[in-house]
Amino acid sequence: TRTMTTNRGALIVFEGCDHSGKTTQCNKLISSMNEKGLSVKSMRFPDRTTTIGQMISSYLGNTCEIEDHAVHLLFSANRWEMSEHEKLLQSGTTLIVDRYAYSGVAFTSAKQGFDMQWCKQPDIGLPKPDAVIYLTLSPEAAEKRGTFGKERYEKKEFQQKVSENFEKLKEDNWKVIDADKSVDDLHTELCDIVCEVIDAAQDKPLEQLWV
Ligand code: Z5A
Repeated sequence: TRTMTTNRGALIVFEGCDHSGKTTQCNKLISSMNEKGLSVKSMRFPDRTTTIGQMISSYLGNTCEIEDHAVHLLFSANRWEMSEHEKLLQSGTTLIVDRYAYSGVAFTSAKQGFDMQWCKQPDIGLPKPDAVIYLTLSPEAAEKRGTFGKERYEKKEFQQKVSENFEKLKEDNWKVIDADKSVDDLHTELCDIVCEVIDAAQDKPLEQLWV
């Protein structure tokens, strides 16, 4: 008998520090996987195209202020509003996602007075990634890739706290990858990992995050 879980797509999340190359690598993966004829789609969080996403974008761009708890819930709501994409996974499409709930927790809990458990709460029950590919880069190597931008969280001390928080969020579905290599070398390494994850996910049920 066929079940809903046969040949589903994989949910693959990229996390990492500023300038680690998440966006560059996600884009390259989508192109090369599509060339191979695999059904793969990209997503990114925050998704700035929705009404909630536009509020987040204004907040990050410092054109408006939103209370810290409230903005945390908006980042989470922005993931929930995309959670119907679970249907794509079930129908065999792999999703490559640039940032997810781990960023939500790592960034908010870098602020004063935020407890990690509180931060996780609103994202509990989202689709759980089959793999979290965590790209690491030393601050020195990151600096060589350009200066921080002008957005709200792009400051050295804050980013340092965020990295420490990511360390606390690691689970067994995480793969830590040294991103201090050329775009092409990193891409080759990531292609192999992504193919393995897609194979392994095919007949496993999709789980729920932090349940
Ligand atoms: N945030 C949050 O608070 N809560 C949440 O729930 C979520 C997010 C989901 C916006 O995210 C902010 O929202 C972010 C977290 C917070 N704040 N910060 N910081 P975003 O995803 O829109 O923006 P970002 O993550 O800061 O984007 P980023 O700068 O795109 O980083 P990246 O994707 O890791 O890097 P990149 O764009 O691919 O590359 C950066 C530069 O390095 C670029 O010039 C490349 O050409 C270069 N590069 C890339 N790879 C290499 C290699 N291998 N060698 C040399 N140079 C390279």
